[in-house]
Amino acid sequence: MNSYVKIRGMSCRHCVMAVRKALSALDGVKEGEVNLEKGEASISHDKPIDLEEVRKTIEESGYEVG
Ligand SMILES: [Cu+2]
Repeated sequence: MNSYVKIRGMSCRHCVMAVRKALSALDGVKEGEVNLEKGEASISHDKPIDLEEVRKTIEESGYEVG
C-alpha cells in the first residue's frame, strides 16, 4: 500500500532526510520516500497507517502537512 502526504517547509536534503527518518520509524511503515520538489512524501506500508500519527510525526520534525 502507498499513501501520499503533502509536506510544507522542506528546503534542502537535510529536511528530506529528517522527514524520511521520522516516517520510517512509524509503526507499519516499510519506507518513506520524500520528493523535495513536489513537497510530497510517498509512504509504503503493509498495514493501514494512522494519518493523524503521520501528521503529528511530521509536525514534530518541524514541518507542516498540507
Ligand atoms: Cu533542510
